[in-house]
Amino acid sequence: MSNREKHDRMANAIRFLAADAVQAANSGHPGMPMGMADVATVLFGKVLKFDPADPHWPDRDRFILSAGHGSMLIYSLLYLTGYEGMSLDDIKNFRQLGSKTPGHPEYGHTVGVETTTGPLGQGLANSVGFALAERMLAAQFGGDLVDHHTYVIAGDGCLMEGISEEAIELAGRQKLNKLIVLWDDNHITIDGSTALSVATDQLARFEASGWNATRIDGHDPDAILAALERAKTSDKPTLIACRTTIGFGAPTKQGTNGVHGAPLGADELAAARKALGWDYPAFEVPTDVLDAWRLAGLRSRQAHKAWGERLKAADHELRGEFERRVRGELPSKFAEVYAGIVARAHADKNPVATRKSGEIVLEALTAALPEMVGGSADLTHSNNTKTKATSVYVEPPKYDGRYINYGIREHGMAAAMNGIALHGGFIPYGGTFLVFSDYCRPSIRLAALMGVRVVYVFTHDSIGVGEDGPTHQPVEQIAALRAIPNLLVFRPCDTVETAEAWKLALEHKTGPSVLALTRQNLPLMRTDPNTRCLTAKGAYEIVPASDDAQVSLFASGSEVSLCAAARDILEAEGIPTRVVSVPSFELFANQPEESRRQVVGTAPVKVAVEAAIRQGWDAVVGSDAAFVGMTGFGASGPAGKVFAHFGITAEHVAAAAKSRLKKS
Ligand SMILES: Cc1ncc(C[n+]2csc(CCOP(=O)(O)OP(=O)(O)O)c2C)c(N)n1
Repeated sequence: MSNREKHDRMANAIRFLAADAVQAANSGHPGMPMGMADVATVLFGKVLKFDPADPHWPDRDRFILSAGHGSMLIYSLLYLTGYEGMSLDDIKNFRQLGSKTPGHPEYGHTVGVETTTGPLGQGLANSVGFALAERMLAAQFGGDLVDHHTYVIAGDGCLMEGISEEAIELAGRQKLNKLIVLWDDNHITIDGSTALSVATDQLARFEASGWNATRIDGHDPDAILAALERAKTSDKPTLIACRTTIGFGAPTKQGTNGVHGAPLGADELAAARKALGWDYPAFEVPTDVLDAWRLAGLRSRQAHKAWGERLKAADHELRGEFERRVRGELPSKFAEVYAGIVARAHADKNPVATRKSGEIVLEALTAALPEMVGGSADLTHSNNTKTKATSVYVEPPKYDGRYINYGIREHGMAAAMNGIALHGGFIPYGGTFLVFSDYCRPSIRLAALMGVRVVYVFTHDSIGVGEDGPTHQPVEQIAALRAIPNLLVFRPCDTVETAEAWKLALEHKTGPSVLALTRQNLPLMRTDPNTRCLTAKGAYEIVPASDDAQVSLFASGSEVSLCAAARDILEAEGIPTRVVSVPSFELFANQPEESRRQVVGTAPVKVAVEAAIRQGWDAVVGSDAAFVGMTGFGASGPAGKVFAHFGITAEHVAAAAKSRLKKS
């Protein structure tokens, strides 16, 4: 059999596994896997460094299917190359409840899937983080241990999404030459021809951002291989536009949107078998083809072994540290470092903004944790995210810094941070204003869905922003973030709570965390130096009442000290009042019911206070509680005047409590 025949049969195995699975599920996208089968066959068969026997090998090349709707492409490849976690039965169960082959590839659910994709453009934007992490890790541990590529298959949709522009610019600026994007240039999206919606010269666009760009026939294995080999020697990231026919092989549907996202149908599928000379029943892969694919799966064994030997021979300490970093464990000295941070926080009685508290805490954390890599979307000196330890920028060609200038690209930053975390070896954190968390939201959602440790430092967390006005004053963002499952949202009230929030965020290996921090100064509330990490409870009594409480005041962040002032007013009038700090709704919801009941207490009047909308508070304090906060957008003016204008003052809180008390 000629090489070309062998290639065609290997590619056809992908095509028919994909088409058969979609047909059986009566749902899915056969067009993309059928169109990109040739590209995938060359990539996995000849180029990609991977070992199905050890899917987590740290120095494997990363493959990212950004066009996640073509999930059957990766599932076929995982099965064909011999991943233990993917059987033929799994392929037959495509899109069924509980299967390893869900509609779109899910990280952590299916072995061999490096990132969850489906929301178009995300995988491409994640890949920038993967490629950056590879360079940074290589800079810290050397090319003997870290030297791999990041390959992406992206579709028209990925390139149309706005996030792609942020990702492409970032990759070009960072000269990520080991990032190689294979664009499925098939001229088709769901609505029809790409000409309906795009007139961009994509090659020129990528070139303008510092990439190599080339176009090949995506059905010519020699051209695919040559382009990949060339890309690997480049000093820039590379785009390979692979001109393909969507649904290649389906006689009447190929090249049309009819094959994008619907089963071929029995007749068309039979006709495709005939056209491509695939004379086998559904889901059957002939032995010669399966053998060829399994051999491809063994191709990198030697490279893997050699890497293992290099690791074994590496300096003892370097190896231990590398392995710790890959496992994502915090260093053993973490507890001691944290204790020091808290002790210093208790000692410093000066009022500070929690964004400044964040910086103080980060100074110590980043000095002790080399895995922490910071950044900001051009608000470094507002977010206070840069520390002495991270003072060196991540810069080509050395990449030995720990601070990334993401530019004004919040979405690209959040997606890149997902990639950095997924790659392993780093804990990324990045900042912007809380109000612009909306620009990060799709990537935050995916971080939460995937369960990866990314920390968002969102400062300027309320109308306390002041003069910048309602465009910059978050009102609904906190509630919207609290609505994302598996995301921890912290709104600390002082330096001690900020330190606790950072500790909890770093220890939370299975999901992302948000720190919402103030622009304005706040007094130290946690003056008792002997307290445990109370933020871990999500909510706790921070100021007790002098007697049986008549009023319970609940607040987060800047409104905790405001409630303490309201308590003083009420206590002076003989109304015993307690204050409960609520730094994290999610952690409070996780507490046993009895503890929650104790924290909420039995005072006849409850008032929740937050300079944001009420949504979410009912679950903490009950719908019978009063709420002092925002009901609409903010206003431009000095912060104190804006708070007064919206009635978020100690006097108003005390008055709200008293009027409730009268009624009760
Ligand atoms: C952010 C986002 N918007 C919309 C969709 C729905 N969607 C899935 S595939 C697709 C068309 C993608 O076209 P293309 O990338 O060319 O894929 P192909 O038709 O080649 O398979 C759309 C709009 C999505 N998955 N993600």
